[in-house]
Amino acid sequence: MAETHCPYCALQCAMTLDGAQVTPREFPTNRGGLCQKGWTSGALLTSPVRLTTPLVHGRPASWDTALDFVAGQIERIQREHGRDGMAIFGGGGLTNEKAYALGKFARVALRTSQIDYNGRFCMSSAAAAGNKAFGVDRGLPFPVADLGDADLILLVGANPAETMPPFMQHIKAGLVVVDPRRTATAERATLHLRPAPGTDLALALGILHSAFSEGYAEHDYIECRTQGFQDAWRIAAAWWPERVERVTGVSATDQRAVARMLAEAKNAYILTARGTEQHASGTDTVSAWINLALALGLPGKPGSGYGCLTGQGNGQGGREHGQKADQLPGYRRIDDPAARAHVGKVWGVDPSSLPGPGRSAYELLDALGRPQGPKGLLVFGSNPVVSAPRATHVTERLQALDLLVVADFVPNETTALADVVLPVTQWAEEEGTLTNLEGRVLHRRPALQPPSGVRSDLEVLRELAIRLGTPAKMFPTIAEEVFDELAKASEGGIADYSGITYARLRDGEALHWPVPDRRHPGTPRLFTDRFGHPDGRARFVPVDHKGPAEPPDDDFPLMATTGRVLAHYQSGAQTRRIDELVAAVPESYVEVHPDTAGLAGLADGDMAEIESRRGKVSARVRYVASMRPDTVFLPFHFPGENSANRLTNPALDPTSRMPEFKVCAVRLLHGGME
Ligand SMILES: Nc1nc2c(c(=O)[nH]1)N[C@H]1C(S)=C(S)[C@@H](COP(=O)(O)OP(=O)(O)OC[C@H]3O[C@@H](n4cnc5c(=O)[nH]c(N)nc54)[C@H](O)[C@@H]3O)O[C@H]1N2
Ligand SMILES: Nc1nc2c(c(=O)[nH]1)N[C@H]1C(S)=C(S)[C@@H](COP(=O)(O)OP(=O)(O)OC[C@H]3O[C@@H](n4cnc5c(=O)[nH]c(N)nc54)[C@H](O)[C@@H]3O)O[C@H]1N2
Ligand code: SF4
Ligand SMILES: [Mo]
Repeated sequence: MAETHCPYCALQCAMTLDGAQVTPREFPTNRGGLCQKGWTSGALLTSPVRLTTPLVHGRPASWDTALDFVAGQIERIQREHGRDGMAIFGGGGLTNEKAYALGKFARVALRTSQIDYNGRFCMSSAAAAGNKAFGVDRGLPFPVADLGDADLILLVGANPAETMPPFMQHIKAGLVVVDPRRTATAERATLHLRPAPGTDLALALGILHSAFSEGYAEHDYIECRTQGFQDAWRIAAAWWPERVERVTGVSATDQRAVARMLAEAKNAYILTARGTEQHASGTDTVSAWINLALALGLPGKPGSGYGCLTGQGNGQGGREHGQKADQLPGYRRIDDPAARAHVGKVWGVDPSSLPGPGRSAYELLDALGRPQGPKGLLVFGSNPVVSAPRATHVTERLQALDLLVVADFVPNETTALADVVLPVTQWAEEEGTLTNLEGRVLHRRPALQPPSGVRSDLEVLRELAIRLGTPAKMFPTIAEEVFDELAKASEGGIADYSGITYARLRDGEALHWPVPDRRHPGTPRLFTDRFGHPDGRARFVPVDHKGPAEPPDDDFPLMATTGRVLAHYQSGAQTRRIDELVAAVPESYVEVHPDTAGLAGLADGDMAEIESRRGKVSARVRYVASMRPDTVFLPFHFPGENSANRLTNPALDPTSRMPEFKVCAVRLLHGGME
C-alpha cells in the first residue's frame, strides 16, 4: 500500500494504491473525491499495451544497443550541425526531478539552447500575465480550500466540472461562468455569460468599465497597492457596455450585473483557465481579467483573489525548473547573468558554457528538419502529433528529422514516428515530487515494481549523458538526490524550494513555495502584504481588444473552439487505452447548434467533415441547442482523421508564444468518414 497522487491533472487528488487498486484518500484539494479518470488510473499499470522493450526502427533492441545508437546519432548530428542541431521537447506531467534533469541535460550534456515543452501550449499566457502584474507566477496564490469561504467566484474559460470534478466541492457560493458553451460547469452557475470565442478581452474591459462608472472601484487599494491604473482605465473608458455587447454578444445588462455582484460580494475570486489563455492575444486577455481584479481590490485581500487553474499534474513545477526555453531552475531567466552564475556553480560548469534562450514549443516543432533547425529531437512526456496546433504540418516536420527519440510507457501517435522508442517507468513505479495548482509540493511514493525491461527517465538521461562524455555523478538517478540538487539550484530564485526536503514532504507538511529555509513553514498565501515587484506593488497592464487572429469569413463562416471532456486526458495516449473511458466517450464528435447543422444538411448523429485552411477532420454531429450558432466545439483527445488539431491555427501570442487553440475559422460539410 502506498499513499500517492493521481497521475493526471493539477488537482493531484490523493489516493492510496494497493498494487494497481485505487482508493481515494482525504486531502485538502480533493476531500476524498476522485474523477472517473482517477478511479480508473490503475488500469494502465497492468495494461498489456505497456512498452517494455526499447525499439530501434520498430525492432526490439537491448538497452545498450538503443542507447549507443542514440548517443552515436546525437554526436554525429552535433558534429555536422552544431550543438543546436539537437533539441528536446518535455512535458508538464514530468515530476520536478525529471523536469530539472531534462533542463540540465539539455544545457550541460547536449549544450543546446533548443529545449521547450508542452506547458507552452497550456498556461504560458497566464504565467506571462501573472509575472507582469504580480512579479510572480504561481497558479493559485492561495490554497484551493480558501475558495470555500467566498460569496462569489467568477470562472473565465474554465470547465472544472469536467476538467477537475472534485474541485467543484470548493465552490459553495455564487458562481458566474464565462464560456461560449453551456458546459457542465455553466449549468451550475448563477449566471452564465456566453461570449463569442476570442472576445473575452473586450468583455473584461466592459465589466471594468461598468465597475468603475458605477463607483465600485477600490480607490484606496489602487492608490496603495498598485501602479498604472490610469493607463489601463483610458482604454477601458472607450469600452462602454453597449459597445462590448456588439463585439461579444454578452448583454450590457449582464456585464453590469457581474460588476455589481463582484463589488457586493464580501469575498470574491476571479479564476481563469485555457479558454481565456489559448489565444494569440492570451496574455493581454489574462491581463484584462487581472486589471478587473485589481480595480476591485481582490488580489492579496484575505479571502479574495485572482488565480489561474494550472492543468497538467506538474503544470506548476514543470515551468519552474528549467525545461522552458528561456529558463533556469528556481524560475530564473537564462539570460540573467546572476542566474547563470548561481546555476553554473551548482552544476559545476562555467556559466559562459550555458546556452542562451531557445525557440518556443511551436516554433521549435516548426523548425525541425529545416536547414537552420534541429535535426534530432528527444521527446519526454508529450504526444505532439495529436496535441500540437496545425498537427499535419507538425507531423511532417517530425518526419523530416534525422533522429526522433521518444521515451514513453505506452505507444502513441508520436512513438509511431520515432526512430527509437525508450520504455520508461510510470508514476506509481517511481518516486518524485509535483507542484500542484496551489503551489504545494507533493510527494508521490512508489507503489509497485516496474515490469522488467523498463528504466526510469532519470536513468535514461544519465546513461545518455555518460555516453556523451559527461561525468556520471552529474546525473543521479535517485529522485531524492535530484531533488536536493534542485533545491540548491532554486535557492534565492522566485520559486525557492531550498527549504524543502523529502523528509518534510514524507511527514505530510503542506509546503507551498517559496520555502527559503528548512524551518520556513512555506507560503500558502502570497501577496497578503506585498506583490513580487521590487516596490511591492502590483501593475495594471494597459491592454486593448484585438479579436481572433483568423476571424470567420465567407469561405470559413464558423468558429471552431476546442477543449476537453471528462473521460479523456489530453492527447488521449493514456485514456484511449482504458476500456471504461473508451466506453464512456468512444469517438470524437462536434457540438453544433441544430440550425447550423441543419444548414449543412446534417442530422444529429451524422458524420460531418469540418474544414479549416489547414486541414479537414471527421466527427460525429451532436446537436446542442445551447451552442452559439456561429461556433462549433471539438474535443482534441482523438488522433488521425478525428484530430481537432488538424484544424487549429498556430498564430502565436507575442509574449507567451502560446498558440491560438481556442478559435479558428472553419466550415461544416456533410460526409465525414465513418
Ligand atoms: N478531463 C480532462 N481533465 C483535464 C485535462 C484533460 O485533458 N481532460 N487536461 C488538464 C489540463 S493539461 C488542462 S490545461 C486543464 C484545462 O482545463 P479547462 O481550461 O477547464 O479546459 P478546456 O476544455 O481546455 O477549456 C475550458 C473552456 O474554455 C471554453 N472556451 C473556448 N473558447 C473560449 C473563449 O474564447 N473564452 C472563454 N471564456 N472560454 C472559452 C471552452 O468552451 C471550454 O469549456 O484541464 C486539466 N484537466
Ligand atoms: N486543440 C487543442 N489542443 C491542445 C489543447 C487544447 O485545449 N486544444 N490543450 C493543450 C494543453 S493545455 C496541453 S497541456 C497539451 C497536452 O498534450 P500532450 O503534450 O500531448 O500531453 P499528453 O497527452 O498528456 O502526453 C503525454 C505523453 O507522455 C507520456 N508520459 C506521461 N508521463 C510521462 C513521464 O513521466 N515520462 C515520460 N517519458 N512520458 C510520460 C504519456 O504516456 C503520453 O504519451 O495539449 C495542448 N493541445
Ligand atoms: S480531478 Fe484530476 S487529479 Fe483528480 S482524479 Fe481527476 S484527473 Fe486525477
Ligand atoms: Mo494543459
